[in-house]
Amino acid sequence: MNSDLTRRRRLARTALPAAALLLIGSAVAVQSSAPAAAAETTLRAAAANAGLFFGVAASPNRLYPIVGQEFGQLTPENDMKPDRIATSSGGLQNTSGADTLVNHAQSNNMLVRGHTLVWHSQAGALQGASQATLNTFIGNAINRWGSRIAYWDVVNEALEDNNTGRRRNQWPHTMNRDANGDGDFFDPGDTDVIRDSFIRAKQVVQAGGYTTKLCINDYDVDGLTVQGGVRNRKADALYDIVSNYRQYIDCVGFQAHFNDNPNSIITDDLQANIQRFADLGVEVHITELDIDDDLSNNDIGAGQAENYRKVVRACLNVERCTGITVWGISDSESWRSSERGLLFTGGNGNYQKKAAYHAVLDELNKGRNTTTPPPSEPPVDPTTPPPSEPPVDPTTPPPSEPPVDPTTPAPTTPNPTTGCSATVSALDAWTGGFVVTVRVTATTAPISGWSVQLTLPSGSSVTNAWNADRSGNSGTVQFSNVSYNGSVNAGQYTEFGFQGVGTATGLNPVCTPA
Ligand code: 9MR
Repeated sequence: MNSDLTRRRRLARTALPAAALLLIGSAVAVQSSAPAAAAETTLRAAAANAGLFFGVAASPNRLYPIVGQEFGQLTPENDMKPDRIATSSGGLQNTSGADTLVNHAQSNNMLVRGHTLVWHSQAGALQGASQATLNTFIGNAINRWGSRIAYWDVVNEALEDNNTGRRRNQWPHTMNRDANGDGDFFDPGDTDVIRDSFIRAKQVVQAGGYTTKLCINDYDVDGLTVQGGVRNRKADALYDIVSNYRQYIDCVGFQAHFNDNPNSIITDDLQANIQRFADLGVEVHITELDIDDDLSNNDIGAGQAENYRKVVRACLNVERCTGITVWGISDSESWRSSERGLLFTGGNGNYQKKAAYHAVLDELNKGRNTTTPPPSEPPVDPTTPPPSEPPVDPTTPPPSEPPVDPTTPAPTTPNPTTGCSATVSALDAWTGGFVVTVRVTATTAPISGWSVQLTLPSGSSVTNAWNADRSGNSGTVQFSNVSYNGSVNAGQYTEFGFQGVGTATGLNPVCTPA
């Protein structure tokens, strides 16, 4: 196992010193039983003992001591969204808020969830952007923080409201094309912004050697059913997406904003739904938990604390449910303050624990109750599919057409005497399509620009490229640097990528310094 990953997992299990945290916090009656002698006194430590993280969404102006004391993971509530940090060409801007949060998390040994890369909402300058521009942004954002981000929400809220099970009819999903009209976007000839964004994200993570895991996140996907026992079609649609793209998706986020909307209630089959995703080999996280304090319109009505307990228990009972994040610290500072959905009251760093807090702490302290091995073993790395049950791979080429082995880069011709070399550093191919990453290295001296020429097999063509300008789509295609990646120091490299239809065998990229 790589050492970064080992370290991250160790950190996730490290309890903070519990010293000052045994506070009598709340005037509200504690509904949980008295903690046992060995019980932990913070959410963070109790969760770590059970082998999961307990986190919080935060903003730079709310980094009070409680953040690092009670929580082992941090999600920027707004500071990493495209409307904050993306330029219209997919570059980065205004990253200071995000940097502050990442630094704070790092100095408090907290995991970070990046939120979010591809989203129809809060898209800012990226609104209406092409897949190529989204890919550029994905690359820039992932590379900025590298392994300091444990989990990235690559695609957020791709599915429509009202339990239809359909993708949103909004950009970026309006870029999708169902080539054979079979009602899904999973076929090789289809265009799917989810697939293409995950492919790009995976390439960037692999090229950078990062430990970052890539997640898809949505709301109203929590239970197998919604109110009235109606099948949760939105959850089923998410399940189909993860099944089809399992090779690129490492984790699934259930936002878990529970209220009295018929599609947003807590059902008894929450655990079974978590379990079926976990059975695909992905980690499952509860990513944005808040629970309306007045769920009077649904059938469960047992009180907010008991509802919190139920959600925490459902996660604890599935070993691959590896984290829970609440969407803010205190009711008054929450996006839905009138529903009093969080674990604390108060504000500005002066917080009081609610009954819900004590219920969560108590439930975490009870630990997992799984039939699978105990959590001393880290969760299976989802980038390594279990050998017994390989993930569904919709892209496996038919036997008649031997697949290109992505672990064996196509032959390349480095040309060190000219000052730069080009190699295929990653290649992902499926029946009828491919994605290639090309690495440009300054061999002996710094270069200030480059161009790379390669020849595609007959019948193949490039459909989009990122981090390079290109001329030509088929036959011999020329790629050259863009404004931000022309300068490469001696011995260093930069990478660009392209996607295409057909095959990508025998590429032989040749680099010329500009
Ligand atoms: O909590 C966030 C709030 O401060 C913002 O105004 C809002 C804007 O869309 O986004 C909220 O966070 C959302 C999250 O990014 C995605 N899932 C739903 C969350 C609550 O709306």
